[in-house]
This record gives sequence, structure tokens and C-alpha cells, in this order.
Amino acid sequence: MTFDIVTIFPAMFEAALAAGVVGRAIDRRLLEVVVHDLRDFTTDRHRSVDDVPYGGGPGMVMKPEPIFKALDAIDERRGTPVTVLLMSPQGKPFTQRDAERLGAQEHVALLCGRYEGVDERVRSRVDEEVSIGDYVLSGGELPALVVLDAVARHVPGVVGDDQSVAEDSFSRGLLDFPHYTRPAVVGDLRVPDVLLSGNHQEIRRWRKQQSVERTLERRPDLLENAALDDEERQILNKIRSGVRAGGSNGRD
Ligand code: 4HQ
Repeated sequence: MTFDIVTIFPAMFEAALAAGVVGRAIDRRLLEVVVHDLRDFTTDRHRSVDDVPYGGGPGMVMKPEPIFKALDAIDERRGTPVTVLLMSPQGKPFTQRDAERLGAQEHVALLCGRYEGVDERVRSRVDEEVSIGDYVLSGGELPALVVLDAVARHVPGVVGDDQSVAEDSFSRGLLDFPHYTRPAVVGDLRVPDVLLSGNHQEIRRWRKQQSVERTLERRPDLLENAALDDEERQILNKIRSGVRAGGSNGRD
């Protein structure tokens, strides 16, 4: 899969793309990521990427022609259709579903705006406008890295165990269960006995219980569309009817 990123701050991508799962996938040629400096597509002496807004008002707007030229160069390089995403707080909230869907595309381009945003006519070349959340950032670069990371994880081979990616609790609409590692006791904080019991049936059941309880407590909205298995459904029904599972003290 290929990603083309259009930005006025290419340096923001260097460390982020070299590290971890994504960095390794690039080394292994499972992903190709090209970062395009928008100023390379300007034609004026000052390499201007922004201008004053028509109609007046504060701030600056990103000029359309450098962006169109960058997208033309990307189309030319890729040869086959490129899905163009614009990072914007006005976009549709980006979800795990979107990450899964976009992971099946061959070529994705990510447009990163700065200032007050891009000239509205840029949207004629955009397939999807996506928001990573309801807060205002200084530019689309961090959102582009978020989207790239979440999408790349769905490209076969990028994450070691693609079974675990497909069955990731979040993909099914549940929050993750609590994790512990050694030592078993730190100060007065103990690892739950069940995890030390070696009873794998009980451990599986406890983790499901924790996932369902946490989701109900912290993100009940997720349960509307969750793909629960029979056991999880049963746990949820039990909690909702006021029955506590053995061992749980209801504190979390
Ligand atoms: N921005 N999700 C403003 C965001 C944003 C978000 C990107 C700031 C675009 C012009 N993008 N620029 N939240 O806040 O995607």
C-alpha cells in the first residue's frame, strides 16, 4: 500500500514514520510513504502556499493551485486511482471501521491543511474529509499520522498477528481488558489472583467480564453497535439486570 502526504512541514513525519510498526513495515516494503513538500509545487518567488481570505476576516487560507499540482504529481506517480483524504475538524469522525476499509485501498493521499484551512475548491479533488476528534489542532499533520498508523495496521503483514488485528477488542466495539506484568506484587498493589491461577478458561472469562464492565462504565455508546459473542452478551445482560459475577467487587 502507498501513502502520499502533502504538507508544508515534511520534517514532522521523519521520526514518526521511522519508528515502530510503521517504520518496520516501510523497511519491509509493505508500505511506501512519500512526503511531498507543498512549497515544491509553488511557482512564485516566495513559494507562497497561503493567501488572504476573500470576503475579509482574520487568518490565511491555503491556495488551491499548489495543492492541485501536488495531487496531479501523485496521480502521475501512482498511475491507478488514489483515494484523497483531507484532514479537517469539519470531516466525518474517523473510526476503526474507516481504518479497516481504507486498509484495502492501494493508494491513499493525505492532505494536511494549516492556517484557517484550504480553499473550498480543493474539496472537488477530495474523496473523504476526515476528523480525528472534536478539538482544534494547529494543522492536519498529526491527524494524517494518526490515520496512516490506524490504516497501515490493516495491511496484511504490517502487524505480526493479523488474527489479533481482526479480533482486536476495539474492532468489535469493546474496550480492552486490564493488563499486568511482573512483579506480582508492587508495594501494596497485587495482580488479580485469577491471572496467576493458570486456569485459562477462567482467565478468558474474567477478561471478557472486565472488557464489558469497562465499556459499560466508560463508553456505553460503543455497546450500541458492538459485535458481542454469546458469552459477552450474557455478561452484559447479567450486569444490566444487577447481578454481579463472582469475585467482582463492582469497584471497577
Ligand atoms: N485541524 N481532525 C485545522 C484539525 C483536525 C482534526 C486540521 C486543524 C486542519 C486546518 N483535522 N487545520 N481535529 O483540528 O482532523
